[in-house]
Formats: sequence, structure tokens, C-alpha cells
Amino acid sequence: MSSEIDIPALDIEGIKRDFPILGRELGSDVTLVYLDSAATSQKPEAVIGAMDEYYRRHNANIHRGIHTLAEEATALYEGARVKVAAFINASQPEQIIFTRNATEAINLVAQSWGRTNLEAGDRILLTGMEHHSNLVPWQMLAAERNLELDFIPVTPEGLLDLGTYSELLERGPKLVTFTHMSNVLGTINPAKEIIQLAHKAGAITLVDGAQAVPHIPVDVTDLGADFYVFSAHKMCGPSGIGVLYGRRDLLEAMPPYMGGGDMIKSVTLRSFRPNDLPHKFEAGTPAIAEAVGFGAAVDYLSGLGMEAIAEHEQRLITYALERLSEIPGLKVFGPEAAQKGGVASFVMEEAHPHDVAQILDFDGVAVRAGHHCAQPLHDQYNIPATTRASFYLYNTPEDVDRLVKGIYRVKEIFG
Ligand code: 7TS
Repeated sequence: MSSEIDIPALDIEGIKRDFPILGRELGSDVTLVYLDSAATSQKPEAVIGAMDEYYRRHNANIHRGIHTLAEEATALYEGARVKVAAFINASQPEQIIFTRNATEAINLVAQSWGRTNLEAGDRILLTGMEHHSNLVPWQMLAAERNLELDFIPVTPEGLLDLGTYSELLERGPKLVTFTHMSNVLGTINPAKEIIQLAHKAGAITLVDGAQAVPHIPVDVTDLGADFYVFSAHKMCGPSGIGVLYGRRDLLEAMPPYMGGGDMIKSVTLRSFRPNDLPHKFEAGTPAIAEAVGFGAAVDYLSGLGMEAIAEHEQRLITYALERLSEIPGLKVFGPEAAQKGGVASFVMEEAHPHDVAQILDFDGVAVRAGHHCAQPLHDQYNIPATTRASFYLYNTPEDVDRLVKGIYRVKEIFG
């Protein structure tokens, strides 16, 4: 984080109170410590309230009615698009396509852009740290179209090997796609540099920002990304809505992904004319209430400031890595705190990752165990699974202490 910017400190206790679920008790005297925000974040009252208000006062289908409610619902839905565009500094709201989630946004690009632009023998360059949702869609397309997949290797420290990246670019990939921030290692990849090198080599870029947009300031215009995807549910918003941001000329040239209502200008029995952006890619009744909630989430995060949120998480992960490194027989994966976001995935000598998560749960500490939908990355480290603690704006150093205390309990039980 830049020390030149005067970042206001976050009032974490106040923020915690914004999230009703964080006040929950899980048993007598067991309060919740939620350390699974990389899977999904909790939702503040502002988001829950906006969705509640929408259903109580404005609910109608959008873009179709001329009655008051339909106009209000349409304005709310399109207003959310404008907010999301501003949040990631997209130059036009039409560049924001609402999808179900990041996964659907990636599949949209694979099926629409990929099928139109890639042919047998073309190469796609990915990385060894992708979530399955930015791997399997490309495997499917590669099988269908006879494409070649290459992978930027991950170093033992959990960074992308950029020397090998430059070499792989010489093979002339048509697409370079990578995660902005790893959901397992926490690594924040140098997206701007990766994109610039890809563009020099003539490739289009798709960035999986599912873990980045919730946690660090993201400016898609400054990054120069051709496509950038993320999900609302990981950034204080509801599930069921995500984003595909795309360069306008690319989106204009792409065929629709799904057919149906709203994505057409006109239809005859045998043909249709697709609608303009962004509607061309939003077939059927979209997630309207979810868009409203998403807009409220963006307002909430903007109100606090993404710089301040990133700074807070940087302090938390620094403290967490310090505390975890003091525990004998525990190994955390990924780079040092300065190169990552608030994710600590670890293994313990004494216990299987699932058992660790189970015992932490007895103490009210919610973490995830497994391969976190990044099986190839775990294969690289020769482990089937890790236990993952992931932090967000509402976590405190005391939450880290509860995690560490729980881990010592695991050691007592299994030691
Ligand atoms: N990309 C990354 C980097 C992710 O971490 C995830 C979800 C996705 C894509 C997919 O997001 P979705 O909203 O489309 O499902 N990651 C996780 C996780 O780490 N634990 O649960 C979901």
C-alpha cells in the first residue's frame, strides 16, 4: 500500500455491527469468528435492507412495463450497473454485463468470444494457480476446438514465474488469462504488467478478479484489461449476480451467449436481431433484487474506501502470518504478507485439514478446508488439501487470536 496516501483508519467495531450475522452465537458463549470470506462474504444491513426495500416497494420486471413500478425497478437495476462501472472505473456502463457470477462470465467469454475467435492449434495461456472456474471452461473449449493450453508456472513461494511467462508468450497465445488474486495463496499478481506483456505479444486478456475486486482497488481502465470478471457475493453483495466487464469493441463483435427475451431487437419466426450492449448478453429476467443489493454493496465499500479496506487487510494478514509462523509444525502456503491479500492456507503435521476445520468450528471459528477449487495448485505442492482462513474488512486481530487459540486446541487433541 502506498504510504503517501492518507488512508483513514477503519472503525472495525462499527463495521462489525453493520453485519447482523457477525453478532450470532453458535452455542452457549461461542461467538462467530467468520474467516471464510474468500468463499463468500457476509452482508451488511445496507445490502439486506436495500433488497428488502426493493421487494416491499418496487418489485416489477424490468425493461418491459410502462407502469411506475416497472420504471422504478428498471432505474434501480440500471443504476446498479452505473455504480458497478464507476467502482472499477469502466468508461461506460454498457461495458458491464450482469451474469450469475464470475464463473458464468468466464463461460460467456469462452463460448462467445472463444468460439468466434479461436481455431484448431490456437493457444490459450493460463496459470497454475487458477480456480477451476478459470480452467475448466477453457479445457472444454480446447477439447471442442483442438486448442493448446499452456500454463505460467507457480514458484514454490507461490508467485507466478514471469520469466517463463515471457518465454510462453513467444508461442503466440491468442488469449492470456489469469487470476488477479489467488484464492489459496492470496498472491496478488502484477496484473498490469502481465496484461502489457500479453498485449505486446498480440494476445487478448481475461482477468479473474473474483478475489481482487472485493479486497483491493481495481481500475480496469488503468489495467488495460480486455475482459475482467468478478462476483457480487464475495464483496458484501448477494449471491446470484456477477460481472463481465469487456472492451466495448470486443463485446460489440461477440455473438450472444444465450437467447431469449430482452437480448433481441426484433424477432421473426426464423431469425432475430440481437439487442445493443449490454442487453445482448442478458437474456431473460435478470437478478433484479440482486443487482439492487450489489449496488448497495458497492456504495458500502466505496463509503469506507477500498484503499482503507486493503490497508486493513494488509495489517491483518501481516499479523496472522506472524502468529501462525510461531506455531510448530504448521506451514502456510503463498508469499509473504506484502505480496498477498488476506488469505492464509496452511497444513499441520498433526491433523488433516478437514479435522482442523472441524475443531475450529467447535470454537466458532469458520474456515474452509479442501482444495478450494484449485486442485492443480494443491497437486503442485503435493498436498490434497489445506485449511484456509480468509479475512475481510470486518475481521480483527482478536479474530486472528481466536484462530491461533483454536489451532493450539487442535494440537492438544491430536498432538
Ligand atoms: N475465481 C476465483 C479466484 C475464485 O476464488 C472463485 C470462487 C471463483 C473464480 C468463482 O466464483 P463464483 O462466484 O463464480 O463461484 N472461490 C471460492 C473459494 O475460494 N471458495 O469458495 C469459492
